[in-house]
Amino acid sequence: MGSSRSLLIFIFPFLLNLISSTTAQDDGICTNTAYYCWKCSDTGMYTPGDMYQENLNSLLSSFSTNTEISSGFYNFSKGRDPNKVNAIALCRGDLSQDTCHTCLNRSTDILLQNCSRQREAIIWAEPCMVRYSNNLIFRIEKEDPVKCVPSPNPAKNSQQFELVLNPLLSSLSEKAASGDSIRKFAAGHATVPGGETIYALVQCTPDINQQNCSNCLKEAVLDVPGCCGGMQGGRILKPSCNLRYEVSLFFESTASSPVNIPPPVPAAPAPKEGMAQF
Ligand SMILES: *[C@@H]1O[C@H](CO)[C@@H](O)[C@H](O)[C@H]1NC(C)=O
Ligand SMILES: *[C@@H]1O[C@H](CO)[C@@H](O)[C@H](O)[C@H]1NC(C)=O
Ligand SMILES: *[C@@H]1O[C@H](CO)[C@@H](O)[C@H](O)[C@H]1NC(C)=O
Ligand SMILES: CC(=O)N[C@H]1CO[C@H](CO)[C@@H](O)[C@@H]1O
Repeated sequence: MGSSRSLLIFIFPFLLNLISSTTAQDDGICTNTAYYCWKCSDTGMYTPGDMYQENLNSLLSSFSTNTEISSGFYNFSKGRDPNKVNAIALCRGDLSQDTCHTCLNRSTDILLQNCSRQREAIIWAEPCMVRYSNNLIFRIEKEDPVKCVPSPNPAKNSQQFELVLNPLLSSLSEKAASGDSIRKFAAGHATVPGGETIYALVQCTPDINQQNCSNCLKEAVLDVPGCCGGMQGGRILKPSCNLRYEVSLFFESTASSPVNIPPPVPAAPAPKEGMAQF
């Protein structure tokens, strides 16, 4: 009896977290480890064998075979209305062309199989993203669908963690937004005093402007507490931008630079060791 009550007290914060993360706007299906997540839109269908499918297949396979683009950003159209397909692919800014192509090839195959009739769909893989539509998508900021993927382990001290995470993400967002029209990407790390080092990466599709990128990332950062509050990592995935942070290095170390976090205003004295914190 007593032990089940203390168990409940112990798991209660985690239950709350679970509830808040399921009430946050969140769409899409993921594979087991969320290496791939995707969403098929219901804006219209094509028929197997029709012109739209032909355009779509040839457009998507042109990404992973293109050797002219080295930035990891692809924005192409194929065909004429009403069968015109627009597509965007974006690889993580730290990846080589080979790794990028491998990801685009695999992601595209999964997308074509799992959204086999939809005229519009998106897939986020850990290293890349692919989306297509019969509607205009270039230079337009799009924030939905959104997929949120929390990492499984809780932060050692979630208050301290957030005091570093928030300025880290804001600083990287500003840096990414100020990028040019072929690259809007930033990655870096900062250490929680007496705790974890947080590695973070933020990125926009570079076709959107600075204002739109900054806006998209701001919204993504606002989604973090509902998605992944209290956790050591998470991903917020949108069509126009995405962010990820973890306490281990998950991107090429050469892409990372230390980010200075202004020291927080001194808080109330920390509670004594061993005191309950509920
Ligand atoms: C992916 O690569 C395989 C093997 O090279 C190829 O058969 C397939 O058509 C490619 N898929 C796409 C969508 O490019
Ligand atoms: C693709 O993106 C590049 C760089 O952002 C831009 O110059 C070009 O106009 C875009 N193409 C289309 C079809 O929007
Ligand atoms: C994108 O930025 C332009 C100004 O540069 C603004 O007019 C537009 O509303 C923004 N789009 C979104 C979706 O915020
Ligand atoms: C949910 C679903 O339909 N998943 C399928 C997506 O496509 C892969 C093949 O690439 C299948 O193995 C999955 O079952």
